[in-house]
Amino acid sequence: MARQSRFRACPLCEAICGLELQYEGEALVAIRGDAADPFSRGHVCPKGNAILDLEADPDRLRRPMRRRGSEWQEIGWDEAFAEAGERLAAVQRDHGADAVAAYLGNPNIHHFGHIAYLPALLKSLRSKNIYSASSVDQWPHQLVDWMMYGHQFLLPIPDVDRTDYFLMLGANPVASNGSLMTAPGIARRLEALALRGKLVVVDPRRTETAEAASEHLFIRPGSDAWFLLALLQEVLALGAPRIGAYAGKLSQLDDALAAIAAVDTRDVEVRTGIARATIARIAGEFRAAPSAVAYGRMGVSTQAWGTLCQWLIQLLNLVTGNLDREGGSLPNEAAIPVTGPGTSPGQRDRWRSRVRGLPEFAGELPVSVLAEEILTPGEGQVRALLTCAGNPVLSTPDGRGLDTALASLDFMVSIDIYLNETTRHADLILPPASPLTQPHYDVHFNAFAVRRVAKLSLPLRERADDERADWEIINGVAAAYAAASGKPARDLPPPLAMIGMGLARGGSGITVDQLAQAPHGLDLGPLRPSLLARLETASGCIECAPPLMLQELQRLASPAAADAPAALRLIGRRDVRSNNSWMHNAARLVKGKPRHHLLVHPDDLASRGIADGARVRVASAVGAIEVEARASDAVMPGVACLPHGFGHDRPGTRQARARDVVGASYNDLTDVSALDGPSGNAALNGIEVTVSPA
Ligand SMILES: Nc1nc2c(c(=O)[nH]1)N[C@H]1C(S)=C(S)[C@@H](COP(=O)(O)OP(=O)(O)OC[C@H]3O[C@@H](n4cnc5c(=O)[nH]c(N)nc54)[C@H](O)[C@@H]3O)O[C@H]1N2
Ligand SMILES: Nc1nc2c(c(=O)[nH]1)N[C@H]1C(S)=C(S)[C@@H](COP(=O)(O)OP(=O)(O)OC[C@H]3O[C@@H](n4cnc5c(=O)[nH]c(N)nc54)[C@H](O)[C@@H]3O)O[C@H]1N2
Ligand code: SF4
Ligand SMILES: [Mo]
Repeated sequence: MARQSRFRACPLCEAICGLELQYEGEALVAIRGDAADPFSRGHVCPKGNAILDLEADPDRLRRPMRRRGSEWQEIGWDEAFAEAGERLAAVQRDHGADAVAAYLGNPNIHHFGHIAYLPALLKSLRSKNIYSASSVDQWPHQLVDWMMYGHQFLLPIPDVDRTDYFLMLGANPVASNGSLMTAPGIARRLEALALRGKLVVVDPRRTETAEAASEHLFIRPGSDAWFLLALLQEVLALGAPRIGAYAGKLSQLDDALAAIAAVDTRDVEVRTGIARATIARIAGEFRAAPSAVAYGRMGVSTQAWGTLCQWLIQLLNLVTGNLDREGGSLPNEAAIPVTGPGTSPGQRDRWRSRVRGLPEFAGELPVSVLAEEILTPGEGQVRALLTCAGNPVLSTPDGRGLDTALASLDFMVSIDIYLNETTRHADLILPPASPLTQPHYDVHFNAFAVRRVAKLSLPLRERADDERADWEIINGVAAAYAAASGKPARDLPPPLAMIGMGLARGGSGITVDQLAQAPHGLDLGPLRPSLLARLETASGCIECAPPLMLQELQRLASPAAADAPAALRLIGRRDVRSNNSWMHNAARLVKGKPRHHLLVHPDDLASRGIADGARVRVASAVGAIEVEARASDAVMPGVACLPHGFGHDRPGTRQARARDVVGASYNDLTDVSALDGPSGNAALNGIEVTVSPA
């Protein structure tokens, strides 16, 4: 049978690669990178190919499921919507609005049917208990953007294709494919950069990205703020800040620089492991480069000083004249805007969590408080939960604790395609149809891309009668909840209409029809300076010295507590064949050697009497797991490195292959009280653990 190619954007990660999906009749038979996509130019990673496995996976849920005890039965969609709506409304009737919580996971942001439809449903719940994967990920970025530029998504992006000097902290895009820097085929882009200029990677592990870099610096986990402070001091010692381009647009830069100058960084080498002379050299190179950009991602965001690090990174780009400049860091002007009129700039501390009193950010509470909000009795206790495309039992701090808490809920409904570690606690699972059956526009990742691009993905096949799109499920639950709670119903129009409304709001002139005619996507050119013209702060200026950041500097300056002598600092690791916790049921991704072992420096293994390949017990203040340890001089002495998202051996799940993969969950070790203070983002990296023979 003749093969026919259909095209769409990959829905799996921030790189939004164009895919060419080959069909024989209605059967999907092969997937390749779309060579005609002007942005991804044929790039595809093993996960893109594993869509073949996802589509054919017998464990994937296809119809609504209702649990009675430990038994699951399939039910009809209308019955499922009605039950979800009634039970959520009933819990709120009996216990108040805050008794219903919601948790939204990472894939939400990859599905137009979630991102555009969930806000209305969540708003109608009127609960303070809204949570998402953002608070185990990029909250520090959003908070800094909101404080300095006035909007949580006014996010300067590294101009990777044009910069001459890239200082990268706590990111491994060669494995993760780029993040808050949508750059499909990043390896190729970094290779070109290393030939043209210089790529310096700062990471406690010599990662795949570090291997491709011009220079790699080991840094002690959690100490980046010290490195950045010393670096800024060295940069400023070389001459006045280059701020001519920002004249009249800077508020309180002198205050910020004075506070930074006042920090005593003489012991920076002890704290970071990086020599002062090296920092001075990097400062000179950064300042002298025709263009330069500093960028920090997961490794510097999900640690105790995440927001401080992100602020210092913005200031470094600013004082060297590289902010809002080609070759530096500058925001994208997206065809569907994520900033400006009709978007939510972000707010902080409009309410606090009931038990621990942590401030809200952007309408959400930190997910680190979810378990205690479920378990602590009293008015406002969470008794019901809606999860949508999330697996917080494996992906948020003290997953075991949350696992226990979920078992105590009165009602839980999950919009998800698998019966996994989290959804096994649900009373009802509502599984959406394949993304390949739904239109899609990647609102956020077009907006965080390193070029101005726009792409609409149209359905590649029809939905069967008993399949529902994500947006239909969310609309269905919203309508049933409105009916049961007596609130007004708001049935949102189908995705193409919503995408058209978004494009119209952007005013670029691009239409749905035009995008529909361009299945490989539109390239609208490189990034252009636009930040200064788009500031949304009350002053109309860049707020250089947010009070929260000056307070953090004070807190940082207090003497550091010494590590326990036997402790190692645990950091994460992403592999090109993983996707957080949820693609381990795909044969293509899990075949071959296991990828969930602990990496430890050979000296640290030897001093503990542990052989390479032995099983070890890894213990933190919160819990303990057993894993295989491997010696590796790619990790710094004093550091242990483990991927997250494993630990699929819990009872009651339905993911046969993932169950065989087993591994153990990093987040059985992480601590709900380890947070980045200003944002409440989880500090997942840099936690103290002991490693001993099992
Ligand atoms: N220790 C440690 N923990 C981490 C991290 C780390 O680096 N270290 N990283 C953190 C980060 S950056 C993130 S973003 C979070 C992720 O945290 P989560 O989003 O909670 O976890 P995921 O593993 O992405 O779970 C995705 C869920 O979505 C479901 N799903 C997949 N496709 C679809 C779909 O099309 N529709 C629906 N409805 N459901 C779908 C999957 O079955 C799965 O249940 O984890 C965080 N946790
Ligand atoms: N293959 C694959 N790709 C993914 C994902 C996946 O699970 N698998 N997840 C997706 C998601 S949700 C996200 S958010 C992105 C994340 O994208 P990235 O931020 O690039 O993710 P990581 O690979 O976790 O890189 C974090 C790096 O920080 C380092 N690190 C840890 N602690 C510290 C520290 O204290 N200081 C410094 N300087 N570095 C530190 C780690 O060694 C690691 O190399 O990736 C996305 N892409
Ligand atoms: S890099 Fe990301 S977007 Fe590209 S094919 Fe892989 S998973 Fe899909
Ligand atoms: Mo993430």
